[in-house]
Amino acid sequence: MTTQMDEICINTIRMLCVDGVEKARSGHPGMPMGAAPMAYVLWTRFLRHNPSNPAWPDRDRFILSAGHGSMLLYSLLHLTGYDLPLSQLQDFRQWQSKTPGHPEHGLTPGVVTTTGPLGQGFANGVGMAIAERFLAERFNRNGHRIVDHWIYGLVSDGDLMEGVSHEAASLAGHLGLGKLIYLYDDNRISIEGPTDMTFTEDRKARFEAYGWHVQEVTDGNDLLALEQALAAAKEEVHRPSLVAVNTHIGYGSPNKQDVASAHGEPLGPDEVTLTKENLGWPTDPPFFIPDEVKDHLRGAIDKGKTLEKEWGKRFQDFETASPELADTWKRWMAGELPSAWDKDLPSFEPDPKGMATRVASGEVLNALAPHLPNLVGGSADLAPSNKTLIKGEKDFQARTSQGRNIRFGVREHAMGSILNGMALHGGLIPYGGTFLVFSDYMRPAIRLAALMGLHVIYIFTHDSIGLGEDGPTHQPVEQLAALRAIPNLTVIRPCDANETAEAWRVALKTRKGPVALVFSRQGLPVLDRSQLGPAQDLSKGAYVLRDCPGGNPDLVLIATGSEVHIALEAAVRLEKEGVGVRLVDMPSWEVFEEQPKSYRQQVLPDQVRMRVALEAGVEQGWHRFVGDRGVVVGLNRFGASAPYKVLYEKLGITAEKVFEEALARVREKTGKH
Ligand SMILES: Cc1ncc(C[n+]2csc(CCOP(=O)(O)OP(=O)(O)O)c2C)c(N)n1
Repeated sequence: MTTQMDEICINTIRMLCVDGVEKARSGHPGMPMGAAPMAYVLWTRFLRHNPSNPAWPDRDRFILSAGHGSMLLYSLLHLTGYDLPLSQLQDFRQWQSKTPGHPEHGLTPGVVTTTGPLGQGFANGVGMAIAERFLAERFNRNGHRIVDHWIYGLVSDGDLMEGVSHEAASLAGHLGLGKLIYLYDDNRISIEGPTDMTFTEDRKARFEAYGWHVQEVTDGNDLLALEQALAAAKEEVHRPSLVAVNTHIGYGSPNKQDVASAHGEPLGPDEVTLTKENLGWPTDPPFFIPDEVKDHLRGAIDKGKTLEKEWGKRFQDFETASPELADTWKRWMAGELPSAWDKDLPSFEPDPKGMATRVASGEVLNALAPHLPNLVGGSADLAPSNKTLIKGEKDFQARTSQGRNIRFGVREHAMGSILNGMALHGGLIPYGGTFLVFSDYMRPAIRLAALMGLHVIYIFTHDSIGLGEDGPTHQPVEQLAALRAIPNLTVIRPCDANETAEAWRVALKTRKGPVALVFSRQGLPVLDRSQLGPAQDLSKGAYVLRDCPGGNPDLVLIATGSEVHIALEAAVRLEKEGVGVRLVDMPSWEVFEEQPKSYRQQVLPDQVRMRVALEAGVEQGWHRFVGDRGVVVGLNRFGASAPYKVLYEKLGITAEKVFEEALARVREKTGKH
């Protein structure tokens, strides 16, 4: 049954969205107009949240995966009493407003994730549901329930078309994530027109096949049916739920309902008037909120306070019963590392034969794991290669949700978005592994992790032509440059086992954004540090690994990762030729650039213009460090299939090549031959 109050509230939401888009002359009014009833039912009858504290850890999460309908979320946040004044809704899409074109986590109170790229929010929710279940398993002991919330989302046709949602839905069904409930706004319209041009499979059957609990609401304005469906979805604890709701894009607009132009354009002043008249709404003023609507929806404020207070009491009881566990919970939720978390970080003896940095990473991860029980993750079906498995720990599965090893399956993109959801949920430090070349498959999620500033760790192995026989499809050449192009992503490519340990230390301490750890497949010498710069200096991004006597070089060599030992060999040979060489090991551009200018100049003195960089990847970007007159020994082509030593030789990533290039520069400068 729909009361008059319900109807006025729903129309208020619709018209705020219409007016916001109209004033901005940009945005998407259609989806919110059709989806307002389901959003209203969810937010007033189900969602347990506290507008006065958007960070309450046990709140239900609401994800607007179809982020283009952002005015819907902003209206709900304003109306239910979040710190988002009406002036912000009137400032929709404007410079420095809290109501950007698509919802942005960290900017607007109550926005739990950044959405807009379709499908991402869908997959984020799966990560949040994984985190909820893992934490519930860990902390809800002896009858205490301090972790007990639902993940709701509103998803659209576009979300369900995107591949990432297919991957994530498949995994969510497999894992039986019963706390995940998505409302599907089935309005059969996308930008180019009716979805039957492209999207005709039986969506409900698809989700049933994934193992979801699927329901349909045939009339998106039927509040009772919506309420019953959501109640049934909550009852189903062993399967995620999809409620497909039949709606009309642009509902209420006489000329734009069910028409694609309602999707992404303002209705236009005349149509706004007609729509308001049609829905019995005052045509003036815009952004009109009846007092009774305010009173009714702001009820969420007191309700939210009560809910959090009740939880607070439950938490107190829990804390009294298990003070240590409560302490751990607080620390995890605050994202703090325990004291001495790195005390067992291994160090490795010098060894010319050495070990692959991926192998060292596996050892480091396993040494850290006992001290960091909230370090949770896995690989996209490459755990044996990526060395991501935590030994002696269970898999995270439907029946073993205390397991820390997540099997993501061959689903890199969803893995990236799920890691984001886990980080957004709070409490966990998520990590995920694949081959570096397949970072391309998860790039949209990496970009969003960087945009949101999430503490996510990527383990990218098989980092160059050094992977050998698998050939050019598997050999990354442009991926390092591509990752370095993402703002706020820290990329670290350590050169040996000891730097690998230091790289993990940095990755765990860097909380401002994601960190990509890049490891070799092939063995690399463990450098003898008694004669060289200390591996701990990795924390500065770049450092002098080996200097010329007197520390006043003619030439600087710069290298990263598996090429450092090659550059070292070249440096020794150059020195024999009487060239004063400094070798700079630069595992991370980003970390180096955060150092004070004085340090950076100390490592790369301005006056030394003869510089040669070595990396088994494209040149792009390296001239920033070697300058216009510098040389980059890299790979501006794809690799090839052959044993890796042959490839290094044939493609010219050798000490000989570096030696020759460097010597040529020196001779050019001195005029000596
Ligand atoms: C990954 C991605 N590709 C393309 C877009 C651009 N885009 C925004 S909305 C949209 C159409 C979506 O249609 P639907 O999800 O049905 O939304 P509705 O028409 O119901 O508002 C597209 C293609 C996007 N936001 N994300």
